[in-house]
Amino acid sequence: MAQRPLFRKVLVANRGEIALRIFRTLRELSIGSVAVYSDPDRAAVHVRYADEAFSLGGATSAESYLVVEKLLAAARAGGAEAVHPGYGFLAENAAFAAAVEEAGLVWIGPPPSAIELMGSKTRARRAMQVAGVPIIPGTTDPVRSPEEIVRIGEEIGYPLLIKAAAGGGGKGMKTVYSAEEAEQAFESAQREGAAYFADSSVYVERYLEDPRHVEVQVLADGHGNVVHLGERDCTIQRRHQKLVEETPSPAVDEELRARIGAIAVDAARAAGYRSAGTIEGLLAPDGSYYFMEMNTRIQVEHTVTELVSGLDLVRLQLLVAAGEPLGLTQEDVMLRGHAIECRINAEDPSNGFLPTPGTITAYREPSGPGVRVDSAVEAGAEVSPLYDPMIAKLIVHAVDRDAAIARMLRALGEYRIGGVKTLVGFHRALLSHPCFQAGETCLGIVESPELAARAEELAVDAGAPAVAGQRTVERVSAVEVDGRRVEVKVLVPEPGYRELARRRRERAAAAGASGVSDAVVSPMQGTVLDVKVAEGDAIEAGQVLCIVEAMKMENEVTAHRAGTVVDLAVVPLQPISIGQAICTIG
Ligand code: MV4
Repeated sequence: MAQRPLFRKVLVANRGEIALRIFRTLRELSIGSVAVYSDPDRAAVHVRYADEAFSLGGATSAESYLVVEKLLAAARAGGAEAVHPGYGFLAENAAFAAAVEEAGLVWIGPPPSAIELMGSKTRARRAMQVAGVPIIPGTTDPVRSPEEIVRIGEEIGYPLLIKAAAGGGGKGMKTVYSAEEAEQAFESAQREGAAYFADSSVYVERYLEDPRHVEVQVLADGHGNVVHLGERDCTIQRRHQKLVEETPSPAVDEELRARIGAIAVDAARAAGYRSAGTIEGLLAPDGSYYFMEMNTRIQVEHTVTELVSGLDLVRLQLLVAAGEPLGLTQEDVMLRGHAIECRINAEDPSNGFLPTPGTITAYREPSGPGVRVDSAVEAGAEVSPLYDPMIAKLIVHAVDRDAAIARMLRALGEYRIGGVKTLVGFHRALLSHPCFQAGETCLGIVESPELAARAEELAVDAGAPAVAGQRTVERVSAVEVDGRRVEVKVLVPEPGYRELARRRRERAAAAGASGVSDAVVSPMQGTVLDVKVAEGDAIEAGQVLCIVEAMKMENEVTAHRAGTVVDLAVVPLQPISIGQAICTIG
């Protein structure tokens, strides 16, 4: 009990549910917590939970959590000894990890060299090949011409998949089904690599059909101990965004678990890894397993592993960052029961999974046996268009897969979220679908209009607002401290008259954007990934016009009515701002 804490104080360079998740472990370990926040996050739950909080204001709000100097200044001001990056933002930025260490702080994560190695997909593939870790057949060096791709096609057969060397997570992937397609796919993959990662290098893999995404959680300390905590099945995805994760995988038995666990441990050792990490792999229908990439961070879906292992992964990250041994051998790892996580995103499945920012007017979380909710929202909270639309994770644990599905459906039925559309109805539809219940890959089901329609039916109406929005506004007041006059900025609830004025302004702006014309405008700031129509095309209502990427999410922009595409004003890979014209439907 009275043991000395691992650290006195830790800064979490993140927001939302993961910041809160880390603060909770810090509190259990009697470690002080330091939050940082952007201007729109001033009233956020993570800010109020921490012992102290520092503003990152100043820079564009969307980028506040990426400003290394401000984060280090907050760590200094708060007297933090260590920095936990969470996931996203700077979590896999080797330069940030190195800057933290150079500032004399402890980085709660892997060595910068391991982050860098895994950031280059070709370097990582080479290192894995040398270590005897199975990689997807293909090249371990960038390919420089379409002719090279054709040669590989002749050697290992089609289809092939071109991937960005600096990529990951599916961005910039292009399939090649025959020699004729090589040139166009090569050029387009290069273009996307350059646009997203400022690196046009691409490499080639054999394209595996209908694989499962099966990843293995590993833990490594600085004393040569590496263990795995079993797998997570993340096959249910949409546009490379995971939606449901579970463990154990319905496709992995004891023998396969031992085999892929050993592969993951070998991979972590070869990377010189320390901390919690994930080996992402593909499991082919014939049972072969291949390394795909390594995620050098705590992941969104770490929760399901925590439930079946009984371990606190954030505590173990802190422990090994403090230089302690894991204190855990492979034989000590006991995996019990079945856990499932559903990502509760503020998105509309009937509208191409487009984010639905706005005010959460009513909010009640499920609870009861075997239910865990990791969230950082409450009634009155704003879902900002600036950030990832994931507002919560609902995780359940039960004795087996069927019991876990039943428990998840029960918990989803208890969830009440008012004011914004969410994926609650979608998950109820998916988990009651025979394909999911049979443990299949559900290819094509996730995005089907049938499932979207069923999701709409199953979405729970949370009813009237429970509380008014709790926006805050700044008010400058003068106070005296020890007889000295100082001006302080006080954050007070937005007065009623200001709220009314703001609502009127917002309504007017929305009316102006949709207007009476048939202009289609971008619903968000981002990058045009792909344009699916051409000038003069006859289109149907609901047809996809283009894909706009923002916050690492791909969003479909669809036609609101049937007609003809005129004044098409976008090309692939151009930046686009909110409200900017895409085309007109004539
Ligand atoms: C693949 C693949 C097939 N063959 N690579 C990469 C990023 C990740 N989000 C999915 N990725 C894939 N890489 C080769 N060589 C298929 C996918 C894939 C996928 C894999 C498993 C389960 C669902 C998937 C959905 C889309 C793409």
